[in-house]
Amino acid sequence: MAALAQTITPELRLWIIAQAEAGCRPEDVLKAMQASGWAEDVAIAALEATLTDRLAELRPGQAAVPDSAATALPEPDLAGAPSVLQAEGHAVRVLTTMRHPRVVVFGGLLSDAECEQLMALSRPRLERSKTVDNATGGDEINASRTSDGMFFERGETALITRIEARIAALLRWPVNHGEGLQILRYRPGAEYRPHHDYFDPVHPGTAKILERGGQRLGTLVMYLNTPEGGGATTFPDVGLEVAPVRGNAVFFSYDRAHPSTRTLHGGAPVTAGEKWVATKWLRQGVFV
Ligand code: PD2
Ligand code: ZN
Repeated sequence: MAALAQTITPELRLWIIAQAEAGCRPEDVLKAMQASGWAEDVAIAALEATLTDRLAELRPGQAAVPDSAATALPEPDLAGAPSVLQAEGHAVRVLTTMRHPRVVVFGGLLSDAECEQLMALSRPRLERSKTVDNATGGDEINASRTSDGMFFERGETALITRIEARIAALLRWPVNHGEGLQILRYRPGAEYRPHHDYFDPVHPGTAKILERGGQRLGTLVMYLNTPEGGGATTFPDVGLEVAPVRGNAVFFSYDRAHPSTRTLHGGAPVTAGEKWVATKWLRQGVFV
């Protein structure tokens, strides 16, 4: 590949750092590099290498943020294109699969009773949802996320333990690499604007977040009810919309913390009734 002959000159390195420090989004820097003739994969590698080195320079003594593709990812066993998977004795239907982004839609992952119980257990503990504050790695209230939410501890109840074991078997990823289950309730008009679930290495708060189990590699959004209107999970890069249906779930994974994974996704506004979901995020290492 001729493109691989492109190298990161000192001038290019300085230019990339200047763009990042001026607040340019990595995807815009990538676009500019592509416009000047860089092949996408080579430009991504150059960007990642430069920004990771820069972070290491700015934080001497701390490990650099992992920059390359993850060697292993959560992934259901879809060899032979099965229409049903067995997970801890529970039959889960495979409804839709997509390669890039890696998306799998499951049917019947949770029973109606499990959905009801999760809603009832979480309802008294719901608070206005927060998002990660990129500067500090802490939480902040954010207008782009107008839901209410809460987190269960991993293994908090027998119900949660059973669901977590089922997810681990389905996605072939250890229970202790999962964050605690998050419950979200969207009221009419509430939405979750498109975002990525990985932690962007360019943000200063990311190093602190990564101390608790490394990067996120995958997301499983489980629908606890069927809203009367709206509330699809959308993937704007590829024009995919997943309808929220009680008991079903959408899984997607990302092998690097980069928009080229095409995992930009959002929760479309709920137009009637409420929407309830449970989200399980899967980390690279043990989440503590
Ligand atoms: O509720 C959703 O559909 C949704 C959309 C985007 C949930 C999440 N992200 C999430 O929990 O990360
Ligand atoms: Zn998300």
